[in-house]
Amino acid sequence: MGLNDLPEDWVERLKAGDRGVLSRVITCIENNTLNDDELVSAVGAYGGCAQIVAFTGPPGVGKSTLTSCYIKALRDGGSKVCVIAIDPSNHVNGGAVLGDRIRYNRNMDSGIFFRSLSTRGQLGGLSRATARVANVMDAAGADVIAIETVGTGQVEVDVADLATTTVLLSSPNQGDSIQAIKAGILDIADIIVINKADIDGSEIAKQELTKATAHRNRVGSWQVPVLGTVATDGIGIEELVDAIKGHYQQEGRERRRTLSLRWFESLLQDAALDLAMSKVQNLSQAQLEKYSQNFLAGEISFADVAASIVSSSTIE
Ligand SMILES: Nc1nc2c(ncn2[C@@H]2O[C@H](COP(=O)(O)OP(=O)(O)O)[C@@H](O)[C@H]2O)c(=O)[nH]1
Ligand SMILES: [Mg+2]
Repeated sequence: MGLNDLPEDWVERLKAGDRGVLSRVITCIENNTLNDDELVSAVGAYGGCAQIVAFTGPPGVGKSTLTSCYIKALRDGGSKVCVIAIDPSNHVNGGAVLGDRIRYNRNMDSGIFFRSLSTRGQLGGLSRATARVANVMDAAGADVIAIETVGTGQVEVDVADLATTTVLLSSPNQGDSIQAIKAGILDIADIIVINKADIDGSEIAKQELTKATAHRNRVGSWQVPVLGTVATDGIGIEELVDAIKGHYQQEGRERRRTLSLRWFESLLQDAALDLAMSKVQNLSQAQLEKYSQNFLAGEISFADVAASIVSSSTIE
């Protein structure tokens, strides 16, 4: 599916919240048949007003169950919600996503749009695909975009970069709750949740994580709360909803503003890189040899050659 397969008025229909069109645009993004330039010129970059809330943490900690409770609370308040589940399993028909769908389905209604994205081996590409998908969901009028991702590495850090608020989940039966959280992940959390608070040890886990994040709570900055929830019983959800709202007001709103600026910057980098590459590729054999000789004679550095090629408007 590519741009040509979309209806002529896809932009209008997307902005009017047409779920079929939203779904097809996301397929184009997954298939890489809609590039950033086309996408941003058609729908803009984060021009809507969506909050982007990431839920991360180890497998089995209760992310899907808690996200499901969160979106149910938002739906009760009348918000339009989109969910992106990032499937790290690499199995397109893997059990993880299937399980998530069933859990989310319990709270599904027409105001919720669910989509899972699989890594499909495209390492660095996943967080960029997530950014694009979140952008079209924003354009389609989502109030909140919830992203579920497994807290195991770089993708989570990148997704946190994209989120207006990041919620990190832990649970008492993770053994040492801090050891279970990969390095770097703790620092990206805006809110920490000890889920499965019905299990022994939740108070200890709470104390450990409160201690581990204390250094971040500087005067005047956001105080990272450590909350307790029992997602299976909907306990602690109100506090979580309030904390996410509070964080959005204090910090998340400002983060949103920088999102479209960062996107513009990355488009600019891509375009500049393409331009520079094409100039290098278009060098004549004679030019290459001249630069190479100058370089080997120690007259000119790589950086000088690159600057000379990039700044030339034409290449003789
Ligand atoms: N005891 C208990 N079990 C929970 C709680 N939340 C989720 N679970 C269970 O933990 C398992 C994994 O939950 P899931 O939401 O799929 O975790 P995910 O892998 O992080 O998305 C499921 O069997 C849930 O029913 C909770 O608060 N307490
Ligand atoms: Mg899950």
